[in-house]
Amino acid sequence: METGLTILKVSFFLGLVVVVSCSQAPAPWNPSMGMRPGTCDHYECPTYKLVESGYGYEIRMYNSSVWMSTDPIPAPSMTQGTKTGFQRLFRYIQGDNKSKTKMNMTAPVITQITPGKEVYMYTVSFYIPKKNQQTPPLADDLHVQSWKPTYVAVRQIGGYVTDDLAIKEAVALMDSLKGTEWKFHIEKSKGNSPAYLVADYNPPFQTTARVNEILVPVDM
Ligand SMILES: *[C@@H]1O[C@H](CO)[C@@H](O)[C@H](O)[C@H]1NC(C)=O
Ligand SMILES: *[C@@H]1O[C@H](CO)[C@@H](O)[C@H](O)[C@H]1NC(C)=O
Ligand SMILES: CC(=O)N[C@H]1CO[C@H](CO)[C@@H](O)[C@@H]1O
Repeated sequence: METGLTILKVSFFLGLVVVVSCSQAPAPWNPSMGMRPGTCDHYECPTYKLVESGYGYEIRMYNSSVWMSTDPIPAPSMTQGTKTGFQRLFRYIQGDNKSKTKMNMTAPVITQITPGKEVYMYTVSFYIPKKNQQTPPLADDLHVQSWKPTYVAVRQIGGYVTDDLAIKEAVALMDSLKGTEWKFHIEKSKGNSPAYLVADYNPPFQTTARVNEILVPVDM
């Protein structure tokens, strides 16, 4: 994951939590959510090993994986940025690519947030199915990211993730890691405001039983 994640840095973001409104508190941790999202029964998902399941967090070891990513999309909100990126990636898997290759939908779709001059930028990524990973179909406006095997700290949340909620849940994730070796490793390599990603397991038009995850990579 290292190659991809060096460009995924949104480090200052967690620092912003003190200035955002408190209208949407992080959801209380629901231990029953700490399982492989049901979407992965129907769609191919990247494989991982559950390393540790703690109160409010999971540590996973993801296998190496290949992703197709949009360029950073300027948008007024993460919901909007993710929707725009998802629409492009959906055309991509329907064959809008240089080899006209069709692929099945996979999960999750991952959004990375980076600050821009006026608005935030959202890079949206699609997990390439295993059978296409050797030679992913290319497209002019998309780029391939190859992630090495990596440890990731994870917190699951339901519903739609707003920018505001994502920040709060990322902070809650870091709080839940207090005193663990994982937090030590995250802070050793990334400082107090690590990068994080938002993973959506459901398409934007699915309104119920939604599963999302906040991911913070851990360098071991
Ligand atoms: C990683 O991938 C290999 C090969 O596809 C597979 O055998 C192994 O079970 C995977 N590991 C995990 C943790 O999913
Ligand atoms: C999509 O998945 C189905 C069921 O696993 C498989 O039979 C089919 O070949 C896949 N289609 C593509 C385009 O990969
Ligand atoms: C963006 C991009 O490269 N799109 C291409 C995907 O494949 C179709 C079909 O070959 C091309 O027409 C597009 O230009």
